[in-house]
Amino acid sequence: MHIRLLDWAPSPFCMKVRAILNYKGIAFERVPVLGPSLMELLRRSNIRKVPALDIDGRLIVDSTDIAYEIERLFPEPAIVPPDTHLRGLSHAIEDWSDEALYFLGLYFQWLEPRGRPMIHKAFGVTPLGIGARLFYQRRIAAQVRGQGTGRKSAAQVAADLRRELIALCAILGDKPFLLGESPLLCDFAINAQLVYMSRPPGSAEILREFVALTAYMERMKQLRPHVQAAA
Ligand SMILES: N[C@@H](CCC(=O)N[C@@H](CS)C(=O)NCC(=O)O)C(=O)O
Repeated sequence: MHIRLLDWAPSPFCMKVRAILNYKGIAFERVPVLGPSLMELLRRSNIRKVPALDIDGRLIVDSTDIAYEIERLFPEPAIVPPDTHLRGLSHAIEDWSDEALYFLGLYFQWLEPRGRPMIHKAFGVTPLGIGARLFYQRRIAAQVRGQGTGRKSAAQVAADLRRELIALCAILGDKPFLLGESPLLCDFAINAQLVYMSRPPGSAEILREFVALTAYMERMKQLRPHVQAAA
């Protein structure tokens, strides 16, 4: 099986998929989307977002769809639990992570002035990089304003982030992972957003107030790849 990930290194959704592939011990090729493969993505997908995973010529776009397909093809170690209650909780936390926490991350990365220098660095100074940066700066600012976070004051957004992280600590409690002894899909989603937020100075300094989350992120970092049985 040949697996290629159309990838943008700083994207939390790409991080989530890379971490799942690594945890399951699945070999894959990383293809940076900012380059010739951008045309491939635009041609092959109407969604036109990364991550996009090509499995033997079949393209799957959206980190959640990708995660379920990976789970189907490589069930060990399981990240979607058989227990329906746990599965429901994991899905709700994953969706909260992808659809709510993400906008706070975007705010601190793209709108808060201290995050912006990192954007310049991530896109680089090639004509394609500069063009893509200007395009996405406008698009993401409009998305974050449209969603509402971008219309709030800096103090309100900081308070929102603290409330989310307090909730996360309450869910985690003293367990190693959000819903128990082993990492589930929700952990890969949440940890990717936390890593994303640990980079821009504004969100990083709030995140550092939550030592339980720092320890949790370290546990996620220490996960070792499963050895897949030979096909
Ligand atoms: N719900 C999607 C979100 C993916 C997403 O928003 N990716 C961003 C990069 S972080 C992207 O490709 N943005 C390009 C665009 O919006 O055109 C997922 O879970 O994969």
